[in-house]
Amino acid sequence: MSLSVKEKDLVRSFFTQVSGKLDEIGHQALSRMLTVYPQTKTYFSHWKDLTPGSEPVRKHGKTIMEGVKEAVNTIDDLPAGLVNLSELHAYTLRVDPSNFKILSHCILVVLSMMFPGDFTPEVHVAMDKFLTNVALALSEKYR
Ligand code: HNI
Repeated sequence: MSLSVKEKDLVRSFFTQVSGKLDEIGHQALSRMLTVYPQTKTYFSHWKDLTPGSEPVRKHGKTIMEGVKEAVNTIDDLPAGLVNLSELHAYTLRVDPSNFKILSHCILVVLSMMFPGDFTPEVHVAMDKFLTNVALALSEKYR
């Protein structure tokens, strides 16, 4: 699913607008994933506390959003930009790739809730396509 030049611009400008709140976005999205899709908790069983808002959830939420920021920076070639992260998730972490769609969905929901004014239908489409492509790029190394 490719993004038009205009959609890429929308992703970049929306992301710049929300960039001051990446920690909060990440922690809320991760907290939602673990609550709404409890099967995802298996990957984080080594953490002391998996409850929403806990220290490891906050810390990892931030890490994830740094990955998404990296993806925005390589929006023109996501498979290349995310090759290391894809290898890590496929070979080392062994995360089932269906979970990437789940987290992408949670990020989208959180963005819409935290930024209702900026989350126009146009931004919604652009971010949905972008996050779908991030999930696809992360799944690349599983083949
Ligand atoms: Ni993910 C580690 C980014 C989806 C399970 N993940 C990372 C790191 C980044 C990252 C960045 C840290 C890498 C490093 O240490 O070098 N993960 C992303 C992104 C997405 C994503 C951008 C999707 C948008 N990861 C997921 C999903 C799961 C997942 C859906 C499981 C359900 N990730 C992990 C686990 C780790 C991880 C597990 C290691 C955590 C730890 O405790 O160190």
